[in-house]
Amino acid sequence: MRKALITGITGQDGSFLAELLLEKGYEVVGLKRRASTSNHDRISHIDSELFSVEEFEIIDSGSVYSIVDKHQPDEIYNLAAQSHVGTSFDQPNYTIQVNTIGVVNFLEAIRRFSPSTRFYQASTSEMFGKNYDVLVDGELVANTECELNSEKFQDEATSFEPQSPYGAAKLASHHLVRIYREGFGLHCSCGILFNHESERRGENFVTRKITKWLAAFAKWAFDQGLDADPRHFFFDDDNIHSRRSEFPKLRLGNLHAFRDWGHAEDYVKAMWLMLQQEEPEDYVIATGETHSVHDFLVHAFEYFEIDDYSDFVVIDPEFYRPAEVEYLRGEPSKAIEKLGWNPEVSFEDLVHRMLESDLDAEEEKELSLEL
Ligand code: NDP
Ligand code: GDR
Repeated sequence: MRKALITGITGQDGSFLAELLLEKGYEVVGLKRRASTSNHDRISHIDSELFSVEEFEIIDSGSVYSIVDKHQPDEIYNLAAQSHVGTSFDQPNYTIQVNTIGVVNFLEAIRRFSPSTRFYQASTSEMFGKNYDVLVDGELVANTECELNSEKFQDEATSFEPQSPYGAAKLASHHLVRIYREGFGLHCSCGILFNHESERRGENFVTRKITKWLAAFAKWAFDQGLDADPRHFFFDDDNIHSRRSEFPKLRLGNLHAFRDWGHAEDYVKAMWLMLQQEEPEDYVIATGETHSVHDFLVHAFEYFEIDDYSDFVVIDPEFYRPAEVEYLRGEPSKAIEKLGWNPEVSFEDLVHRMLESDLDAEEEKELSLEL
């Protein structure tokens, strides 16, 4: 039986990856940092004798060495990170500790105590920062003026120019993984994953912030008797128009950034596939489609048949970043050809699945209050 360690087990990707590996018959040890209260919401449904959770601290080398030495796992998936780009501007030192020093701790642990362990590192499209490529007459041209967004892309050959402490810390780790691969012959690969979301996405990432707000607003309108159905708005009703200022508006930052958004369930499959390859390599994992934050809002509000979201949203400079990544669209051909990987969830389905899950959660809250 194969054994895998997953760091970041309490996070979005950790929970989906644990489910996938258990389905494949692995013994899975999830690693979490100490917390004073339980934060197992995303994994509490997992009921398997092959699944356990242990405490560790990624920035404590001794803690990482002991865990790797004790388990001698076949595979390690390093998903733990200070993963919020905005937060990394306020906490750059901590971000570098977790996202870079933490990775060195694992690479060293594998080199010293378990050199046949295969290692997956969660790299990110944030490493590209403001860079992209365009094909002009079959030739790659970097950052050239280009009218059509659909022609710009990033792939494994695009150069990196991160725009945040988060991106810089992940880029340092990306290079360190390559150095340990080439220098020490370790089987370690980086997945350069573009944004992936889900019903389990953290609540301060923009997609989930939008879907959660909409579900809460729908529930509020229903509770106020303004709406006959908590899953729909009927804005033809004058009543709701006059009273909707009573509910706090959705406060957002830059709506003009473009992201390549996929579903996390598809992306954890790519992580596993990378570690099954004979040769360790880095891969871009993305859908190949890009949408702005504005597009996401339009799709989410359209679910409730609202064509114009502007009355519901306030632009708040608090959510602007000191430096922004304006455009991301991944070109995943290498993963499609070499790994046989394909994203299955479309942008529209992603938006709907997240909304429906947040609407369900609002209904469940109501039920638990009644009990
Ligand atoms: P989440 O923020 O949902 O999860 C991050 C996990 O890291 C949590 O389990 C968190 O624990 C853990 N963690 C944070 N700090 C520490 C620490 N000091 N010691 C141990 N564990 C720690 O992120 P995702 O699941 O979305 O992302 C997984 C990985 O993939 C991350 O490395 C992220 O940077 C990267 N990535 C994500 C993308 C995305 O779009 N989702 C795209 C590209 C890369 P706790 O619950 O205690 O906070
Ligand atoms: P990102 O995701 O920074 O791409 O990092 P996030 O959802 O935080 O931001 C996406 C874009 O939306 C803009 N934005 C806002 N963002 C947040 N969080 N909150 C807001 O209110 C808001 N308003 C507008 C942002 O400026 C940005 O342009 C995610 C993380 O999962 C990283 O860990 C991962 O590496 C990258 O995706 C790929």
